[in-house]
Amino acid sequence: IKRESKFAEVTEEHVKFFKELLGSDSALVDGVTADATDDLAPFNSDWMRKYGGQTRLVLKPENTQEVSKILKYCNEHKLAVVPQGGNTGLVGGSVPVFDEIVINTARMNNIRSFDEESGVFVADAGVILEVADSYLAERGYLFPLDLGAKGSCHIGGNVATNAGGLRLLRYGSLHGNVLGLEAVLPDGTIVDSLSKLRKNNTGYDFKQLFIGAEGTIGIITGISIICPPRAKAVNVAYFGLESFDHVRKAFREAKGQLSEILSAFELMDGRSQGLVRESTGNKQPLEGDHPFYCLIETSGSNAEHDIAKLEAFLEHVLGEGIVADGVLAQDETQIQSLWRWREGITEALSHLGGTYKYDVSIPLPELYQLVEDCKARLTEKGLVGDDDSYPVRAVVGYGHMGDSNLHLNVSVRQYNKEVEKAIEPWVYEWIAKRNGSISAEHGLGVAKKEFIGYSQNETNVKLMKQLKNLYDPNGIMNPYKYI
Ligand code: FAD
Ligand code: 2HG
Ligand code: ZN
Repeated sequence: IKRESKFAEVTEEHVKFFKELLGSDSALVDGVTADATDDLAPFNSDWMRKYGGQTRLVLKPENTQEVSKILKYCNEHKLAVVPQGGNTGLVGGSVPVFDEIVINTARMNNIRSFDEESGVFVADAGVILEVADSYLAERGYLFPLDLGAKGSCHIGGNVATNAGGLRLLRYGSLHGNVLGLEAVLPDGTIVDSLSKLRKNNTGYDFKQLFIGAEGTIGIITGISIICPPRAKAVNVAYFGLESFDHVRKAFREAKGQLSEILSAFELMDGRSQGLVRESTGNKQPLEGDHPFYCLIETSGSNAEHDIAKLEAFLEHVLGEGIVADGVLAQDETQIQSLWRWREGITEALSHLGGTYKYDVSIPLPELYQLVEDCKARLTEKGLVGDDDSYPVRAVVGYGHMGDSNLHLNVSVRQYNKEVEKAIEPWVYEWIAKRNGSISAEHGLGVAKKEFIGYSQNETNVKLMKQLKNLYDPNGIMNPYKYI
């Protein structure tokens, strides 16, 4: 792709405007003005170091008014922009492709209000997810989203990607939990839709348009979200299983026997756990190797009841040979350390080189077949092997089994066109044949831009373009991405 000539280049005059508006500290410049010293590299490169651009200007507004003034100016001057939160996105959506101005929400980090009766939490988009959750924990509540990047991702970024995470199974998606949004359109209009109401049927629900839009329509500046009470009793069990069919059986049993207290059912294959062991040096929770592992979490209001249910469940799945081995965390520290075997996979893979990531929804019966088929395909093409002469190091599968969401990760020594061509578009065809989705939770960004047609029909893509043109007629919002 080529830089679009309709966009202006950042000049000293533009920089002067932004510095006057935000102050020198909040307008980080590199190479446009003589006083340039700031290192913009972290804003130009994504978490995987796979995607990136060459912005020379990063803006860090502190409030909604400033965002409005920035966007209005950019729109009038045809300056393209990229909204950026914690920059933990995995599809290249949060970084410029060329020289788009980065608008980072790090300084918009105020918690605006919390109602201890309703559980409604209202905060700026740049609040870090873990900060929000700790604030809520002190008040007996829980942020209804949790994911491995919680220490750096922003709640605005979470909403913009419609992140799913580890407990969607229990608490539902952001499309349901977000009650209201405040957002700024490219022309500077502030959309105040920051409702605190659970129910509100008064016409189009504008906030839904921004949830999962990946910064292509406007910038989210505030969110209002309904938070559940923090469970008094949380238990985590970790199992080794002999086959994927056994995992499916365990899932059915967990739903049946743990029903209302089940808060996570996560899948990890043997290879993914081996990689976490190698990267952390920690001893695996169970003796011996199993081809599959799963992590089950329960969250309830009465510890005694939950333990009784869990024990009956454990006895059943062990007795029936559904699971081969298992361990139940005895305290908070053990809960955290079991979770790390699941949450730490992405990080463990990141130490190996590059990773081709496929975040897909597939009907459960065939969920893991994709990993097997992908491995077979890469083996047949002579691309996988243990020594350095093979480009592919590992093909692993893990994910949110409870939501039919698989993460297929192909770990390579270096990003490699031959490997990419062997996987794409084959993988998308495989998914489309099963009426799955090519992105369950990470979004499309630049990584999946060309492939939207595998999950959305022509009419839907056309409607998306119409909406995009209506709200962003100059196309300045996150260009070169999926739309
Ligand atoms: P960024 O990466 O900064 O941005 C993501 C996208 O949203 C970009 O397109 C950006 O332009 C846009 N955007 C950001 N802020 C705004 C805003 N205020 N207004 C409008 N647009 C905006 N995702 C899951 O769904 N589930 C997981 O379990 C999960 N686990 C992860 C674990 C790790 C270790 C990592 C690195 C990532 C994981 N992710 C997961 C990916 C991911 O989408 C998130 O980490 C998170 O939702 C991104 O938030 P962020 O603030 O970092 O957004
Ligand atoms: C997870 O569930 C995240 O751990 C990241 O969504 C998945 O790295 C990935 O592919
Ligand atoms: Zn995930």
